[in-house]
Amino acid sequence: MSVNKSTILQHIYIQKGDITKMEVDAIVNAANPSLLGGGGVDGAIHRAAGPQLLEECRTLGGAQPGEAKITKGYRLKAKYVIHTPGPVYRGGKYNEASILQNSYYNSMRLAKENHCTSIAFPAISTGVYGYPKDEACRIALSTIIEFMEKENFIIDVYFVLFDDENYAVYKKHVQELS
Ligand code: AR6
Repeated sequence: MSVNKSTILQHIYIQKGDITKMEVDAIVNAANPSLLGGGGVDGAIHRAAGPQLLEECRTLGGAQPGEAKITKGYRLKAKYVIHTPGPVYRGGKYNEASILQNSYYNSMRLAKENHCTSIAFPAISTGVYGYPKDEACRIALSTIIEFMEKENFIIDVYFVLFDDENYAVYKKHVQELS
Protein backbone atom coordinates (compact mmCIF):
# COMPACT_ATOMS: atom_id res chain seq x y z
CA MET A 1 0.00 0.00 0.00
CA SER A 2 1.37 3.40 -0.90
CA VAL A 3 1.70 6.19 1.65
CA ASN A 4 -0.66 9.10 1.81
CA LYS A 5 0.70 12.37 0.37
CA SER A 6 -0.53 14.46 3.29
CA THR A 7 1.36 12.17 5.68
CA ILE A 8 4.49 12.77 3.63
CA LEU A 9 3.99 16.54 3.67
CA GLN A 10 3.85 16.47 7.47
CA HIS A 11 7.44 15.23 7.41
CA ILE A 12 8.79 18.01 5.19
CA TYR A 13 10.21 21.05 6.97
CA ILE A 14 11.37 24.27 5.35
CA GLN A 15 13.79 26.38 7.33
CA LYS A 16 16.29 29.17 6.93
CA GLY A 17 19.83 28.76 8.15
CA ASP A 18 23.09 26.89 8.06
CA ILE A 19 22.91 23.19 7.27
CA THR A 20 26.12 22.43 9.20
CA LYS A 21 24.24 23.03 12.46
CA MET A 22 21.56 20.43 11.81
CA GLU A 23 21.01 17.61 14.29
CA VAL A 24 19.87 14.98 11.84
CA ASP A 25 21.12 11.57 10.78
CA ALA A 26 22.44 12.86 7.45
CA ILE A 27 23.15 16.19 5.80
CA VAL A 28 23.54 16.42 2.05
CA ASN A 29 26.48 18.25 0.51
CA ALA A 30 26.18 20.04 -2.85
CA ALA A 31 29.63 18.87 -3.89
CA ASN A 32 31.62 18.85 -7.13
CA PRO A 33 32.72 15.67 -8.96
CA SER A 34 36.11 15.57 -7.22
CA LEU A 35 34.39 15.28 -3.81
CA LEU A 36 37.43 17.07 -2.43
CA GLY A 37 35.71 20.21 -1.17
CA GLY A 38 35.09 23.65 -2.62
CA GLY A 39 33.21 26.87 -1.83
CA GLY A 40 29.59 27.50 -0.81
CA VAL A 41 27.87 24.85 1.27
CA ASP A 42 30.62 22.35 0.42
CA GLY A 43 33.27 24.59 1.99
CA ALA A 44 31.08 25.21 5.04
CA ILE A 45 30.50 21.48 5.60
CA HIS A 46 34.20 20.62 5.31
CA ARG A 47 35.16 23.44 7.69
CA ALA A 48 32.60 22.34 10.26
CA ALA A 49 33.33 18.61 9.96
CA GLY A 50 37.11 19.00 10.19
CA PRO A 51 40.01 17.53 8.17
CA GLN A 52 39.01 13.89 8.67
CA LEU A 53 36.12 14.44 6.28
CA LEU A 54 38.51 15.30 3.46
CA GLU A 55 40.62 12.25 4.32
CA GLU A 56 37.63 9.97 3.90
CA CYS A 57 36.54 11.82 0.75
CA ARG A 58 39.93 11.11 -0.81
CA THR A 59 39.12 7.38 -0.67
CA LEU A 60 35.86 7.75 -2.62
CA GLY A 61 37.25 8.31 -6.10
CA GLY A 62 34.94 11.21 -6.91
CA ALA A 63 31.36 11.04 -8.20
CA GLN A 64 29.57 11.81 -11.45
CA PRO A 65 26.91 14.55 -11.43
CA GLY A 66 23.75 13.00 -9.98
CA GLU A 67 25.62 10.24 -8.13
CA ALA A 68 25.84 10.24 -4.33
CA LYS A 69 28.37 8.89 -1.86
CA ILE A 70 28.22 8.72 1.92
CA THR A 71 30.80 9.44 4.62
CA LYS A 72 30.76 9.88 8.36
CA GLY A 73 29.99 13.33 9.80
CA TYR A 74 33.06 13.66 12.05
CA ARG A 75 32.74 16.93 14.04
CA LEU A 76 29.25 17.63 12.75
CA LYS A 77 26.17 16.80 14.79
CA ALA A 78 24.98 14.78 11.80
CA LYS A 79 26.09 11.14 11.75
CA TYR A 80 26.58 11.11 7.98
CA VAL A 81 27.32 13.44 5.08
CA ILE A 82 25.89 12.45 1.71
CA HIS A 83 27.94 14.07 -1.06
CA THR A 84 26.34 14.65 -4.43
CA PRO A 85 27.47 16.85 -7.31
CA GLY A 86 24.44 18.46 -8.92
CA PRO A 87 24.41 19.60 -12.55
CA VAL A 88 26.05 22.78 -13.78
CA TYR A 89 23.15 24.68 -15.36
CA ARG A 90 23.83 25.44 -19.02
CA GLY A 91 20.44 26.60 -20.25
CA GLY A 92 18.42 23.44 -19.55
CA LYS A 93 19.11 21.35 -22.63
CA TYR A 94 21.92 19.26 -21.21
CA ASN A 95 19.98 16.83 -19.04
CA GLU A 96 20.23 19.18 -16.08
CA ALA A 97 16.75 18.31 -14.75
CA SER A 98 17.31 14.56 -14.68
CA ILE A 99 20.77 14.97 -13.17
CA LEU A 100 19.31 17.13 -10.39
CA GLN A 101 16.57 14.55 -9.89
CA ASN A 102 19.24 11.85 -9.59
CA SER A 103 21.08 13.85 -6.93
CA TYR A 104 17.98 13.97 -4.74
CA TYR A 105 16.93 10.39 -5.53
CA ASN A 106 20.35 8.86 -4.87
CA SER A 107 20.73 10.85 -1.64
CA MET A 108 17.41 9.44 -0.40
CA ARG A 109 18.46 5.96 -1.47
CA LEU A 110 21.63 6.19 0.63
CA ALA A 111 19.62 7.54 3.56
CA LYS A 112 17.36 4.51 3.30
CA GLU A 113 20.22 2.02 2.97
CA ASN A 114 21.85 3.53 6.05
CA HIS A 115 18.64 3.50 8.12
CA CYS A 116 18.42 7.27 8.52
CA THR A 117 15.31 8.71 10.10
CA SER A 118 16.09 12.33 9.25
CA ILE A 119 17.95 14.14 6.48
CA ALA A 120 18.72 17.78 5.61
CA PHE A 121 19.17 19.10 2.07
CA PRO A 122 20.56 22.39 0.78
CA ALA A 123 19.21 23.78 -2.50
CA ILE A 124 21.59 21.76 -4.68
CA SER A 125 23.00 23.51 -7.78
CA THR A 126 21.28 26.84 -7.07
CA GLY A 127 24.48 28.67 -6.07
CA VAL A 128 27.68 28.55 -8.12
CA TYR A 129 26.11 26.00 -10.50
CA GLY A 130 23.42 28.50 -11.50
CA TYR A 131 20.26 26.34 -11.58
CA PRO A 132 17.09 28.52 -11.59
CA LYS A 133 15.74 28.37 -8.06
CA ASP A 134 12.06 27.88 -8.81
CA GLU A 135 12.62 24.91 -11.12
CA ALA A 136 15.24 23.38 -8.83
CA CYS A 137 12.78 23.56 -5.93
CA ARG A 138 10.03 21.81 -7.90
CA ILE A 139 12.45 19.01 -8.76
CA ALA A 140 13.68 18.67 -5.17
CA LEU A 141 10.16 18.42 -3.74
CA SER A 142 8.68 16.15 -6.40
CA THR A 143 11.63 13.74 -6.35
CA ILE A 144 11.60 13.38 -2.59
CA ILE A 145 7.85 13.01 -2.32
CA GLU A 146 7.90 10.40 -5.06
CA PHE A 147 10.74 8.51 -3.40
CA MET A 148 8.89 8.37 -0.07
CA GLU A 149 5.70 7.24 -1.81
CA LYS A 150 7.26 4.56 -3.97
CA GLU A 151 9.69 3.21 -1.40
CA ASN A 152 7.26 3.51 1.50
CA PHE A 153 10.05 5.28 3.35
CA ILE A 154 8.88 8.17 5.51
CA ILE A 155 11.57 10.18 7.27
CA ASP A 156 11.91 13.79 8.40
CA VAL A 157 13.21 15.84 5.50
CA TYR A 158 14.56 19.33 6.23
CA PHE A 159 15.25 21.79 3.45
CA VAL A 160 17.73 24.23 4.92
CA LEU A 161 17.85 27.39 2.85
CA PHE A 162 20.65 29.87 3.24
CA ASP A 163 19.23 32.74 1.22
CA ASP A 164 15.88 34.53 1.49
CA GLU A 165 14.97 33.88 -2.13
CA ASN A 166 15.27 30.10 -1.88
CA TYR A 167 13.42 30.14 1.44
CA ALA A 168 10.51 32.05 -0.12
CA VAL A 169 10.45 29.74 -3.15
CA TYR A 170 10.33 26.59 -0.99
CA LYS A 171 7.64 28.02 1.31
CA LYS A 172 5.52 28.88 -1.71
CA HIS A 173 5.84 25.47 -3.36
CA VAL A 174 5.16 23.49 -0.19
CA GLN A 175 2.07 25.61 0.48
CA GLU A 176 0.84 24.90 -3.03
CA LEU A 177 1.16 21.17 -2.40
CA SER A 178 -0.80 21.21 0.89
N1 AR6 B 1 23.86 25.91 4.61
C1 AR6 B 1 22.86 25.75 3.70
N2 AR6 B 1 22.92 26.24 2.44
C2 AR6 B 1 24.03 26.91 2.09
C3 AR6 B 1 25.13 27.12 2.96
C4 AR6 B 1 25.01 26.58 4.27
N3 AR6 B 1 25.98 26.70 5.18
N4 AR6 B 1 26.08 27.82 2.28
C5 AR6 B 1 25.59 28.07 1.05
N5 AR6 B 1 24.36 27.52 0.92
P1 AR6 B 1 26.54 26.18 -3.71
P2 AR6 B 1 26.10 24.47 -6.06
C6 AR6 B 1 23.41 27.51 -0.22
O1 AR6 B 1 27.19 27.23 -4.54
O2 AR6 B 1 25.36 25.54 -6.75
C7 AR6 B 1 31.01 24.36 -4.46
O3 AR6 B 1 32.21 25.07 -4.64
C8 AR6 B 1 23.58 28.55 -1.31
O4 AR6 B 1 22.96 29.78 -0.92
O5 AR6 B 1 27.13 25.84 -2.39
O6 AR6 B 1 25.55 23.08 -6.07
C9 AR6 B 1 31.13 22.89 -4.82
O7 AR6 B 1 32.43 22.37 -4.52
C10 AR6 B 1 22.87 27.91 -2.47
O8 AR6 B 1 21.47 28.18 -2.43
O9 AR6 B 1 26.42 24.77 -4.51
C11 AR6 B 1 30.89 22.91 -6.30
O10 AR6 B 1 32.04 23.24 -7.03
C12 AR6 B 1 23.04 26.42 -2.22
O11 AR6 B 1 23.59 26.29 -0.91
C13 AR6 B 1 29.84 23.99 -6.46
O12 AR6 B 1 30.04 24.88 -5.36
C14 AR6 B 1 23.98 25.75 -3.21
O13 AR6 B 1 25.04 26.64 -3.53
C15 AR6 B 1 28.45 23.45 -6.39
O14 AR6 B 1 27.54 24.45 -6.71
